Amino acid sequence: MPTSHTKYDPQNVFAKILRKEIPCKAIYENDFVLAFHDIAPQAPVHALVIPKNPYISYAEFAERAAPEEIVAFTKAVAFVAKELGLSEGGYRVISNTGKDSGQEVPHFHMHIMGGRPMGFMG
Ligand code: DGP
Repeated sequence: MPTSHTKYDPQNVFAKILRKEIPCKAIYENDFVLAFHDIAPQAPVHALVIPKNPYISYAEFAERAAPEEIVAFTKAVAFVAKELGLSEGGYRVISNTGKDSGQEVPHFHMHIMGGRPMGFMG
C-alpha cells in the first residue's frame, strides 16, 4: 500500500535494515548513507540509496537535511551507479514521494535502475 505517513515510523523496513534487524545485500556505506540491492528488482540492476537519518520522503529530506548530508547523498548515488557498472549504459534515478507516487516504504530512498533500455515510465 502506498504510504501517506506524516510522522516517521521507526518500524519501517528500511529503519530495520539500518538497525541490522533484517539483512540486505549492501553495496556501499558511509557516515550518511547506505546503499543496497532492491529485493524486487525492476531492472537488471536495481539499487536503493537511503540516508541514515530518519526522513520520510524526498520532500522532507530536501527540507530538513543539512547541506553536507544532501551533498553526500547526491554523490553517493552517482558513486553507487558507477560501482554497479552503469556509467556507460546510463541509468535512471527516481524517488517516489508520498501517496500519489506509490511510495511504499516511508523512509526516503532513491532508486537506481539500469542494465536495460527504459521507456518513459517503465
Ligand atoms: P517505493 O515504492 O518507492 O517505496 O519502493 C520501495 C522499494 O523497496 C521497492 O522497490 C521494494 C523495496 N523493498 C521493500 N522491502 C524491502 C526489503 O526488505 N529489502 C530490500 N532490499 N528492498 C525492499
